[in-house]
Amino acid sequence: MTKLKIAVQKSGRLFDDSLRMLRECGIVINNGMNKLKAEAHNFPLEVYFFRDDDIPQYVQDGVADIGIVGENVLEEKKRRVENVLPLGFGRCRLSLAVPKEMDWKGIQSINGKRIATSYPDLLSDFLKRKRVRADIHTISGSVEIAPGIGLSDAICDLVSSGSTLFSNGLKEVETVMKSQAMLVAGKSLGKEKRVLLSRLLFRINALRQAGNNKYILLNVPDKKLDKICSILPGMKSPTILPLHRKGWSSVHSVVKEDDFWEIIELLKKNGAQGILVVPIEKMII
Ligand code: PRT
Ligand code: ZN
Repeated sequence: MTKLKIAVQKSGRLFDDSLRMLRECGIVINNGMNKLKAEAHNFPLEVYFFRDDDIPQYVQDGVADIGIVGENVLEEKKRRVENVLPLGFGRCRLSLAVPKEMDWKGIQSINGKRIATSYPDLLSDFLKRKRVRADIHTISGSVEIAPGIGLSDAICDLVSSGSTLFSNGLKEVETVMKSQAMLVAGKSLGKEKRVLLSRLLFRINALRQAGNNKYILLNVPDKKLDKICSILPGMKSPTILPLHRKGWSSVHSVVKEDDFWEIIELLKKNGAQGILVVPIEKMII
């Protein structure tokens, strides 16, 4: 039987979210400690655990069919893989940071300075675009200590909360790129593997839709039903059930997370009561 081979990070910041996403897609994996490979029970999937830096190459070479890796790594490595779907986790940005006492007057302030980074290609492209010249020092880890030990004047590193920069006396001055985890695929997947990938994508999209939407229940006086239904479009249209109390109905619908508070305000203004909001686990449109 054909199996789809997926590469995920062996340990690190993408490991938990990658496995959680597969689990929420109903894919159960027996992951023994320090294993290179695990089988899914109930989906034709083999999971390979690699260092994140190696994943683009392994997907390009067909060692794995698909993989989950940060866009920062993808853009730095520039391997020939297909970006299939941004996954919404592992969010961070690659930024330039300088000692907090440095007088920053814009990107020209970096001219002629030494910058330590693990992302030399992305940084060099960025500096070219900005038409500044600087000395790039490539180091593989603990980039944030480079200015403190006199190795560089600035750094270019990943930032999420900013607390690492802060505790090393640095300030973020420019964003080089924004990043999140990406599902990638090899360019020459066979037909059967493409079918398996689309089954997996169907499940991931159902999860993502669910995350962006909430199920909402509310009680409405019947004379306000038309108005309330015009506020709440739902998937096709809202469901209306009569309450035991005469003249009232219960309305059920789905609302987008982004519009959520605005809609609640409108509903209240138009006489809705007892509003309940419930998370949705999966959503198939
Ligand atoms: O062993 P392996 O090579 O697989 O792991 P790794 O050490 O290279 O990577 P890892 O686990 O640190 O990160 C994997 C991926 O997670 C990255 O390629 C990014 O796509 C994503 N990601 C998201 C981050 C961060 N947020 C992040 N904050 N990767 C690293 N960091 C580091 C950053 O380098 C800095 O040291 O966290 C520190 C800053 O965090 P804050 O919260 O203090 O700003
Ligand atoms: Zn790495």
